[in-house]
Amino acid sequence: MSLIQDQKLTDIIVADMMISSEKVAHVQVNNPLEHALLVLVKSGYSAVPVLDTSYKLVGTIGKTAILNQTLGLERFETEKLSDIQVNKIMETDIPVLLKTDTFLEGLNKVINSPFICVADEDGYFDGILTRRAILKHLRRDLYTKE
Ligand code: 4BW
Repeated sequence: MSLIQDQKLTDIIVADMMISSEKVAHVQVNNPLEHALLVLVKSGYSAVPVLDTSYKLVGTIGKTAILNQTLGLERFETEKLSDIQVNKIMETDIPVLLKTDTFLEGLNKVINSPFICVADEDGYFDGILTRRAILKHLRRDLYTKE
C-alpha cells in the first residue's frame, strides 16, 4: 500500500496529487494558433497551459477560443490561424495553486475549472491539478470510511 493511501484528506497537499510538468501538454506564448490547435487535437485535451520561453506560466488556451477566431460569415477561415499568436487570445486571468496548498484549496478551485495550473512563487510552471485527481482522492476517502 502506498503512503498516499494511508493519508487523511486533510494531510494531502497539491504536490501529492498533481500531474508534473513533464507529463503535461502545453503550448508556448508565441506559438501560432495553428500549432496550438494541433497540440490540442493531438493530445485530446480541450485546454492546456501556456508557458513563456523560460517555462513560466502565463495562461491557458482552449479549442473553443481558437475556433472562434476562425469564424467567418460562411465558413471556418482556418488560414487565419497561422497569423495569430497564442498570446492574443489566451486566458490570463486564471486561478493558480502552489504545490504546498491543501486538498481543500485544490477542491475549491476545481469546482469552476477542469484543471488548475500549479506554479512556484516565482511563476515557474510545476504541473496541473485535475478534477479527476481530486475526485479519485474523495472517492478513496469515502470508501475507506464505510
Ligand atoms: O488523453 C486522455 N487520457 C485520459 N486518461 N483521460 C482523458 C484524456 N483526455 C480527456 N480525458 C478525460 C479526463 O477524465 O476527460 C476529462 C476532460 O478532459 P478535458 O480537460 O476536457 O480535456 C479529463 O478530466 P481530467 O483528467 O480531470 O482533466 C481535466 C482537464 O485537465 C482536461 C485537460 O484540459 C487538462 N489535462 C488533463 N491532463 C492533461 C491536461 N492538459 C495537458 N496535459 C495533460 N496531461
